[in-house]
Amino acid sequence: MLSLWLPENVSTYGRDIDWLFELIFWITGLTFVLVAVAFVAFLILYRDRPGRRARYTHGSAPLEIVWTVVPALILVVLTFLSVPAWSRIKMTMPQTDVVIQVTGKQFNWQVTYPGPDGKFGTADDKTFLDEMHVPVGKPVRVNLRSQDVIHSFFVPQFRFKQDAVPGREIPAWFEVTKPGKYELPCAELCGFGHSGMRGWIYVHAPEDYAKWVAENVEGGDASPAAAAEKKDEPKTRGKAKQ
Ligand SMILES: [Cu+2]
Repeated sequence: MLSLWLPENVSTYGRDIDWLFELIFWITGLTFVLVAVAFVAFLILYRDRPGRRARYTHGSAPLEIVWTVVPALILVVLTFLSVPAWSRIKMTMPQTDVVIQVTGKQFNWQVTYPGPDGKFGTADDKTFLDEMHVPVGKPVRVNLRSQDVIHSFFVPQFRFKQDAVPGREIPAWFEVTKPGKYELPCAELCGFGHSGMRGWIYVHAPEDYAKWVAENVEGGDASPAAAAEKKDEPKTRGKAKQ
């Protein structure tokens, strides 16, 4: 039912996330309604009336134990229910040959492909600005870094969100089930330009992706550093020149 409000799920593990999201939503939503109804009922039932005197009470120990223990138990149960999804998503890394390094900086995403040699940190790396290309139906590994402050790599349709933390390289992965163009906003307030920090992820059919890689990563000798530095050039930025 919540799926009407959530962005379309195009991730292989999206259902696992949505299921947990929905479970937590209903538990907290129901609790909210019960508390709000009780609150309003008490306001009306115990309002000031002629002849009614206030009464001092020390509270009820059994009641306090109940409303402490029940939420604690719910949290423990939720933890165990979350284990299968989180261990699959965060603690395993599927084999893949699509490995991309993404570095957040104020206020862009630098997306680096290893180039023909398959290694990062060499002269043939290709870096694009706020533009990422990945194949559909294949696990994509993202090595997430930050150049300055904490950023957050967020793609709602992929059900993927991971902070980029300075000084660390955090590996994460997703697998997309539907080609398209998806927004990649930064989801961590990172400075005055935060609201404008966003990129686009282009998800291609395998043959289109291979073509894009051949043309933009392996072919030509675009100067990736130059492309990365042209941050004020709006539409053509990130496009590697032949
Ligand atoms: Cu940011």
